[in-house]
Amino acid sequence: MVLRTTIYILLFAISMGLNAQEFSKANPKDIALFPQRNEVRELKKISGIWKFKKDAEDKGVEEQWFNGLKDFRSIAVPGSWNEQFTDMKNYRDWVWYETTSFIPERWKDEKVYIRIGEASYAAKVWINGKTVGEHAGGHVPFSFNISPMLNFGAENRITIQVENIFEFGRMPEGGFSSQAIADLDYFPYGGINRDVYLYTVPQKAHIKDITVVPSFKGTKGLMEVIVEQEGDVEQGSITVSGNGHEIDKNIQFVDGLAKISIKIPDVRLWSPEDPYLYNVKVVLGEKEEIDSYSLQTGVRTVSVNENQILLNDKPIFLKGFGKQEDFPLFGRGTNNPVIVTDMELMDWVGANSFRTAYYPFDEEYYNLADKKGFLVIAESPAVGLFGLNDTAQIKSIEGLCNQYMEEMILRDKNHPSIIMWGLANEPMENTRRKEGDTSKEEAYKMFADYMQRAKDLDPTRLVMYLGDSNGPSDWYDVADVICLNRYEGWYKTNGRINEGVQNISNELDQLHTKFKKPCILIEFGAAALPGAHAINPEMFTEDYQVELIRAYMQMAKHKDFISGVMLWNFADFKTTSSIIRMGGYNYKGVFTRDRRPKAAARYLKAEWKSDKE
Ligand code: GCB
Repeated sequence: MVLRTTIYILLFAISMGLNAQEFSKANPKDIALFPQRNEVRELKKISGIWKFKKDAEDKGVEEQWFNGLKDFRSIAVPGSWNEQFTDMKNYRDWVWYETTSFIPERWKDEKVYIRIGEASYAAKVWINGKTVGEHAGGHVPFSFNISPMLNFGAENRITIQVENIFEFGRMPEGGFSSQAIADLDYFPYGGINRDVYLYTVPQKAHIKDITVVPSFKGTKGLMEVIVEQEGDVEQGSITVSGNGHEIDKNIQFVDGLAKISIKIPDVRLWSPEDPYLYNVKVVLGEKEEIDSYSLQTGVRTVSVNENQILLNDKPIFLKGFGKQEDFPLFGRGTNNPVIVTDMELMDWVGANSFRTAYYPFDEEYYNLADKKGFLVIAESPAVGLFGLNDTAQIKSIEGLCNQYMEEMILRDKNHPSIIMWGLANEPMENTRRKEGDTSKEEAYKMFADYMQRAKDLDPTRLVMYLGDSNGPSDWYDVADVICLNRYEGWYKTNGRINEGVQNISNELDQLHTKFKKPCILIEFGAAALPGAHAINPEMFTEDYQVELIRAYMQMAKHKDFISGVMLWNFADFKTTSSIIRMGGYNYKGVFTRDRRPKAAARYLKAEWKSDKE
């Protein structure tokens, strides 16, 4: 009897153990290097059409959907579910994705990873029904070692559970309004919006991270390179090639880290006029090549003085746009023709820069910007920090702000096109404080620490946040550049462009006198319904949009401390429904959502191209 009970207890414990859903957290270090294929590494893209199933009642785990989805429909990966399914436009809950992939026998001797380009806004992963790991936060990739769960020389099932719930204390934060489906002015697309890859790295040891910090003096360039490995190989080498030179250096690892300074003769600097890229190849191992990884990067510096932003010690002026990842049919899903077209259109209009509002974009944007010479302000998802008004919330938001900022810097640090990190959009302190409430001071401290942390992680770039007119202006203290979004002539002083522009002009003068930092007009614009015209410009016409942009740009020309004008927005984009968003779109685009030019695009082209000539 005792024996039988013990056996039952044991069997029960084993079955509980088998069903236990334990997920390890994604290690940010695993996303530092984009997977690549070479002599020692394999790479396979597994995006395509996957199985998909909604789980509004959150019963999938209990019913073990990770053992195979039944009654599924098909979905494209990458792509947002909101655009692909008419019955899921506003769906903000759990869903399941599944695909299979053949894993060759020869991968048995390697470490196999899965890299999910992003899943908005949180995900859990199973392989062949076994738990793998989880990640919170959209817009950045996450990666796991899946070797222990794989069947080699066989098909393997990959299951990903994704949810898109916005609430207090999350990032981006939600739950402020019971009316809107999100409290953001962009559509909260859900799904796996970027490519998914399987890749291998050598078992023995592999290159985990490479950081290249460039600088120069006269014609002499310098790259400080830091290589981190997983494993304990002692020797390796680095080869920097470009501009007719090839520099080879041996490296020595201590506790998995190697640091070296590499001098580059006749350095060819990276700039918008000459976006020159060097190749940096790192090899692990002395006689035998255990692992290798190549990346392309440029030599350039970024700094500021009281009035200007300097690239390679020369002033630059940003002419560009705030952009979204948004397009009909696939929502936020990556689509390379859109990336290429957008940069062609930015070239056509004479722009030299863009800002990734309000989250890190797909890596291809930065790869292409590096090659084409665009200057990028890369932004973290810390949009709408409205809830900085109680201690518990500040604490949880601080954790998320730091996590996303660190993941962004880790992934994107070697792109010469990125000159500045955008760390928050419209952060607000508590304006409804009761006596004795210290949340204002706590909010500022959290914010200042967060900005400083980014500077410590990457001292080679500038940091900024986007300051709303209702936000605390003294927080500019902790930014390198004062970045304003202003909608005078639109939300304020509506219809009265000149009066509105005069207000901003006065505000800018005051801010500059106080902070002595360069300023960027980082968001301004007016909605224009494509094809709407009026002889006397009326709001919502293309003519009014042109007049407003003209007035802001003329004002900016007369202030030597303005280092850039970035229009809101490059293209019309989908947002949540509201009485100021006709048909659920923000029409402040200079191009339509399908990339046709409005009158403002031709106005900008005339202005910006003539500047160049
Ligand atoms: C802003 C916000 C942006 C909006 C824009 C607008 O200040 O930063 O999210 O889309 O205004 O068009 O209202």
